[in-house]
Amino acid sequence: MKRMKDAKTIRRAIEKVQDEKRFEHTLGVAYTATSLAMRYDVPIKDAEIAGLLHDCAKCMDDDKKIAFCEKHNIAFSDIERQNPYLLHAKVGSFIAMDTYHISDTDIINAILNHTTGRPGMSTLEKIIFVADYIEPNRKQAPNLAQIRKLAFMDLDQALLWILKDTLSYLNSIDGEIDPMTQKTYDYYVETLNKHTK
Ligand code: DGI
Ligand code: FE
Ligand code: FE
Repeated sequence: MKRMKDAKTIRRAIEKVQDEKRFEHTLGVAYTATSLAMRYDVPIKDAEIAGLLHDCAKCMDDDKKIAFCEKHNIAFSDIERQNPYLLHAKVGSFIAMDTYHISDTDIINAILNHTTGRPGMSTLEKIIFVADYIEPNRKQAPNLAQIRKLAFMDLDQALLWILKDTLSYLNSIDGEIDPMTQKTYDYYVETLNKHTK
């Protein structure tokens, strides 16, 4: 097994494959994720590496993402074919293993599930999902100030709020909803409400 690349090497490599704005976002996610990792007792390096790599496939053309999945036998749905940007998470997790030699399943899952989430996410997966939404360069989402604060108080509630706002946004633009985004939301509504009852 090849040795995992270290954070500095990964950062330099990602800078080369992303445009400036995307790279600023990547750094924002990495730093926000490390802060959340301190708060929620997750290894800081894992959060940094997952943050640096989460959008490593974002700057690949849509056609190339589809061709990449076909070449490497990565299964994808009709919704992903019609909205190929969704595939950057799957393609990114493959590149993380293949190019950056990441073998840690939790880091790979955090990259894989950072766009739609999934039921039963680990703390690191939640951290990357939330950091992606709240990092300092994000400006447009509603309720950002409240969600940013909440992220450091109650990660699950922040996650739920983000899922809710993402679904509302997708409905408002008539965007196709990936069944996994809906499933994740339903799962967290159910489990979190149970805990508060
Ligand atoms: O890659 P980023 O832009 O940093 O962030 P991301 O990977 O979370 O992607 C964000 C976009 O993904 C955002 O515009 C909402 C969209 N998205 C999330 N779930 C779904 C979705 N888009 C569609 N069509 N369907 C979904 O279920
Ligand atoms: Fe992304
Ligand atoms: Fe991102």
